[in-house]
Amino acid sequence: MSSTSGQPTIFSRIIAREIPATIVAETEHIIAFLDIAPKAPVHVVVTTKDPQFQNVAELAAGNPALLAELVAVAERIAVERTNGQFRLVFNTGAAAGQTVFHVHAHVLGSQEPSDSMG
Ligand code: D5M
Repeated sequence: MSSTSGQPTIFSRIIAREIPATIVAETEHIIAFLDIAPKAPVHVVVTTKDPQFQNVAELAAGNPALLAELVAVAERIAVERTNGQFRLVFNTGAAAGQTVFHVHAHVLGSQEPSDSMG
């Protein structure tokens, strides 16, 4: 349960229930929770329970089936929580804005489902 620094990532601590988060989906291999600093009305982080892959490039090379599972969970969350139009973002590398080196996707939507009704 550690990054290459030897310290558990903040996401591993959420997975271990050592720090609180609003968990919105969980499967055997994937967990999703509300981003602590949302950049959009809908902003969910979707990550692997296994911390061994630091970014999406490593995950794609090392376990493409797990990447497919992560994307499927993210898509399900987007269908449930947005008006059907959303961004799926994998920041990859510090220069690209990645701050947590435990592979994760951001589901970002500008509207929740109810916003688009009526
Ligand atoms: O995205 C890392 C994201 O993780 C960033 O949007 C904030 C979020 N984050 C960090 N700590 C927490 C906790 N404790 N709960 C929920 N969300 C959190 P990156 O792509 O690495 O910049």
